[in-house]
Amino acid sequence: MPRYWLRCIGCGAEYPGSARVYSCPACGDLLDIVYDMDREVSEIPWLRNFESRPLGVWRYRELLPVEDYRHVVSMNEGGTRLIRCRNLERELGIKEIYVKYEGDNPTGSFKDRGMTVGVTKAVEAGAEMTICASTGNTSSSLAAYSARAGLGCAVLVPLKRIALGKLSQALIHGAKVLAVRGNFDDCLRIVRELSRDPRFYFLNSINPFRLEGQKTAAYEIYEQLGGVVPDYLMIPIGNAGNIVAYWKGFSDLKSLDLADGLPRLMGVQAEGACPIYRAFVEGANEIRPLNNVETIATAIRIGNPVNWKRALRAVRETGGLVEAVSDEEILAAQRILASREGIFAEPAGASPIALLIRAARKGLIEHDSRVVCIVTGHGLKDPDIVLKSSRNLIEVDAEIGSILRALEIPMQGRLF
Ligand code: AN7
Repeated sequence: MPRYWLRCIGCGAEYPGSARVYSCPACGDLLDIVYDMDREVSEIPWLRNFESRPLGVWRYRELLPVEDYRHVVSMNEGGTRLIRCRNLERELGIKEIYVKYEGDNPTGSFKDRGMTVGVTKAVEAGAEMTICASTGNTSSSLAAYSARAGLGCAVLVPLKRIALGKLSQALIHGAKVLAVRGNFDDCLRIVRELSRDPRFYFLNSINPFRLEGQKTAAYEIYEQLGGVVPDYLMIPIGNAGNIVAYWKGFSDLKSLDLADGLPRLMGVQAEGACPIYRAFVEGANEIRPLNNVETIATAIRIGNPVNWKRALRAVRETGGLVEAVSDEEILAAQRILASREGIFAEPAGASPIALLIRAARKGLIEHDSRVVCIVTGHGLKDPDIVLKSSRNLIEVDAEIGSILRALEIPMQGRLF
């Protein structure tokens, strides 16, 4: 029996793990990776506190779908900090609040967890060129991992709608960066069509291998909390791949008898780009894609998310919810996280904090809860937004008097 294989989330058809398919050839739905869990459990050293492997994606290699661990394309991704936020706890009246800081990853976002697996699969498949559509972070990550693997890389991004840091990363890593006159959903539609051409290896989150890498963040949180799962997990939703990955990771812990239950998955979208939120509040079983989406959180400016079906299931089955927050709430949350806790998130990465603040004020979460917020990307990805939304610089002359005046500290008297 093989160690892992592919299974369609719609019709249940199964394919070998080596098959180069991105969606189900029979019905077109998405594919999931399944493992022979009985066999794996007996082989998982981290279940037995095997300490010699560092925290990170490949610590969990028995539950990752690669042929030969020795040949992975890796930059030691994962192993990101889980940071306790005592100032937020005090201000919001919640017992335990943590940030899982995915900005710690090699290219500054959670995408690297998926790319180390996805680009390894591209190499296994004998690909020469990778391709993706991206709101930014996927392109940075794919460009870097493709460079490391010696593969060509093309990324399609929406013209003028991608943050400066992300664009500069894709360029310096040598990708062909195509700025499309359209939005992310246009880019993805084109890339999906191109993916039928075997000359391209397709690495959007439709590719089931990426989510496998991303699920390891759930295992890490469990270990970092000392062997428990949180009560609530706050997480941004764009294309909805990451929330599905966490769902899978926490579900694994339950089926391995390591945890009793799953955290409530609390998804957050931007008000101007919230098709999953709408389906959730309407109790609908399908989303209606949105054509005109707008938000300062460009990472999640997506109107037709591919993973909506499993995202809705994840939220409903765990007793969670999906909320939509305004751009003002996102910017306020970004500033609060930075100024109270010293943690700098890009706007999409700060949106879980906006959700937390709203949920705490509305009394949606109990005071004695343990909450983990997934800060998905580093603040330096999008420096422009800070300069636009923050206080101005104070320009001063190069002499002490001018500086003290600017600081509103009197000339007389002593500061120390
Ligand atoms: C910082 O880079 O879709 O719900 O093309 O960059 O799994 O899509 C980025 C998404 C959240 C949403 N936070 O995750 C892309 C892209 C940040 C992100 C999301 C993204 P998904």
